[in-house]
Amino acid sequence: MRFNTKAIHAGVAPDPSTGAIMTPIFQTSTYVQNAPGDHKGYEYGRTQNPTRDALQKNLAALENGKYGLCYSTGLGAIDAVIKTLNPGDEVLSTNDLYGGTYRLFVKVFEKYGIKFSFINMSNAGDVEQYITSKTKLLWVETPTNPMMNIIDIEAISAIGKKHNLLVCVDNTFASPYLQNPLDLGVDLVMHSLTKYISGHSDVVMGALITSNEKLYEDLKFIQNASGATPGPQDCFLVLRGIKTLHVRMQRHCENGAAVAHFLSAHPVIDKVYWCGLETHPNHEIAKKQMRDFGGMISFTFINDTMETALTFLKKIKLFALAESLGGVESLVGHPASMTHASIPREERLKNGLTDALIRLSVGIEDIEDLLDDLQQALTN
Ligand code: P1T
Repeated sequence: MRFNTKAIHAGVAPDPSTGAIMTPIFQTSTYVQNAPGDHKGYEYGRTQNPTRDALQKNLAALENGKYGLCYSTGLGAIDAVIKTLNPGDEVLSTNDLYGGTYRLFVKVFEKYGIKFSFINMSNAGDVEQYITSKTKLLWVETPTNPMMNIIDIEAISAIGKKHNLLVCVDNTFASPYLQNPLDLGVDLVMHSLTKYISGHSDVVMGALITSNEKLYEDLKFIQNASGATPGPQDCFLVLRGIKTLHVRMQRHCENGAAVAHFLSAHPVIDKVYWCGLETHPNHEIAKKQMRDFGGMISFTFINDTMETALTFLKKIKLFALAESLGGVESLVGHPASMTHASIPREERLKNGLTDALIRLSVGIEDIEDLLDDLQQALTN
């Protein structure tokens, strides 16, 4: 099956008891057994749920993997990955990444003796010098949040293989519609399903996808043992969202391109960070590993002050000021005070995340309305 067909059909089948075409919401915490251990494959709601199973199978298919696992949030999924490590292990991560991931790594896991280094992976060849005998995991976000850096997944996978390291790509910004890291050699793909995959800003959930059976078993063990599992109603909503992932993404990409070009040509705008621009430093890598460039854009003003940013945020109307991204409606964010506030200012500035940087999640509204709104908000 091709991508669009998989989005609609993979992992789901009409309910055998009724013929219901939509996967039922199995709202149950437990399952009746005939005798101890004699059951239909379902024992307890944290451990297994048929609605969750359908979603996990669907996600595995979309990422061309064998196994999918869902967690209550994206951070719950990342938490499970780090729990496969041991005290003393080291992780090399992209230096630009979601602030909550940074916070989980540094504020939660460092105290358990796991060490994290945040490095610039834009030139994959630079990564090897940081690998030590303790390095166990390469954590890659691409495109990165919020600077839209592009990391060469194939090159990083090759380095991971050479040094026997686990490589995980946070594929949230691209979605499986644009990029399939498992096909490029990585061991594990992580998603915040909260974003493009569910697509309607009504669910918080995360997922991991792999083809490595041992890794899957370890992560499944943690899913059940730590218990960060999603509820069946939310799994249903994500499955419903996925049925239109391909059509939504197509429009996000079209609108994203139009907004990025509009901003690039605007006299009050300084830098535009969007990997589809030929001026993006890793545009060629983006072209190689992504099918299109998505709807996430960051930018700065020529007059790069908080006052300029706050005036813009006050004037913009259709783009709602909110955390999160990937929903059908356009959002605008101020990473320094919102999504990335947990990263120390010096660290943020090193990566170009200035106090006045603005991030857009371009939705699927009429592009003329989005551009009109940006134009009025950028005009004095
Ligand atoms: O919010 P949650 O579902 O737990 O996912 C965390 C997460 C992981 N990875 C990336 C790349 C993310 O962007 C996120 C969440 N990001 C936001 C809420 C945001 O506005 O950037």
